[in-house]
Order: sequence, then structure tokens, then C-alpha cells
Amino acid sequence: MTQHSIKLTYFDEKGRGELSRLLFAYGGVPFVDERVSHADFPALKPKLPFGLLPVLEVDGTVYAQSMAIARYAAKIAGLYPSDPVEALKANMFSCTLAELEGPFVEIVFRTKDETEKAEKIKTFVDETVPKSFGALEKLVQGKFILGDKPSFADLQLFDLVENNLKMGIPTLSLEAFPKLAAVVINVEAEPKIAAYLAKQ
Ligand SMILES: N[C@@H](CCC(=O)N[C@@H](CS)C(=O)NCC(=O)O)C(=O)O
Repeated sequence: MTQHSIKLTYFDEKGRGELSRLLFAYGGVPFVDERVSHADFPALKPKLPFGLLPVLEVDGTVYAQSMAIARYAAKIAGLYPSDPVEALKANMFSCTLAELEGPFVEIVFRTKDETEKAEKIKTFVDETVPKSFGALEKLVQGKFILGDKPSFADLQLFDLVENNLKMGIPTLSLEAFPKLAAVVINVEAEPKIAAYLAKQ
């Protein structure tokens, strides 16, 4: 594949940028990891396609939307299944994980009243997560979601659990979902991912 010039721009945090950083790290894909401070962001915002980060610059053209960027990163990192049905399965998994992000962000970052927040966290932990994770658990086919080989959906699960859910809701446990828990551990143990995490 032709080597493109790639720059990922995001805040100096994990958030919606970390999945693509992990995918590039897994694939050994060289990229510029530009971190923007919140102080500098207002000057940059009007220049962005949707006024939001992350953005990805590929050979001088700027693209937006974190999951579009992640799927591009997955393709060049060798983590996007070439078989259409395998890609369908990975995307089915991926979309289900993405659906948890909205309620998670709303509860953890936007709900200010502590009593209301505690109630919403309880519903999220007792109902929302088990509904999605219970269904996903049945789809895991082996060491990774699709079997022996990882795909971007495995890294997305790792990122959602380790960098988001556990950070925002420390009481959240994967005990009831042993296959998903194993996938998270197996992603973490992948040599390129382990090396990336050791540098953080
Ligand atoms: N759907 C977009 C959402 C992007 C988004 O909400 N980015 C936030 C950071 S995670 C942002 O740029 N916030 C700054 C602002 O709202 O001005 C994506 O997935 O990329």
C-alpha cells in the first residue's frame, strides 16, 4: 500500500482519538500525533469540517468523524476484515459499542447533579450495559471477536472498556461477560499494543 502522509489531531487526552492511535500503533503506521490544548482549540475550531476533533489529515486533506477515521486507520493497519461478511460482523459489534458512548458521555460528563448522576449510573450499569454486552458476549468466536485474529472491533472494545467505561464508572465490572473480558486482556497483550501502552 502507498505510504500516505498522515496527521491525527485531537486533544491531549484519550477520548475519541485514542482508538485511532491504538490502531496506528498496532499496524506500525507512522503518523503525526498532534495534540491540541483546550486553550488553542477556539482558534482551530472554525477551520475544522464540523468544528470538532478528532480530524485526520491525509496527504494534505482534512477528514472528520472519529469512527470514519478509525475505520480508515483499521484498513491501513490490517485490522479491517477483507471478507465482507467478516467486516459486517466486526461493524455490527462496533456499532453496538458506539451506541453505549452517547449515554455514557451524557451521564459522566453532562449530568452535574450527583443524585441524578448516581441514579443514571445505576441504570447504565444494571440495564444498559448488560443488554448490549450480553448480546455481544454471544458473538465472540474465540480469542478475539472474529476468532483467532484481531480486528478493529476488538481494539474498540478495549478502548471503550479501559479508557472510557472503567475511567468514568470505576464500579463497572466485566465479570458477567468472560468472553468480552478475555478479548480486552488479549488486546492488551498484543505485542504492538503492549509496547504502545508501556510508553503512555
Ligand atoms: N461525532 C463526532 C463527535 C466529535 C466530538 O464531539 N468532539 C469533541 C471532543 S470528543 C469536540 O471536538 N468538542 C469540542 C466542541 O464541542 O467545541 C466524532 O465522533 O468525531
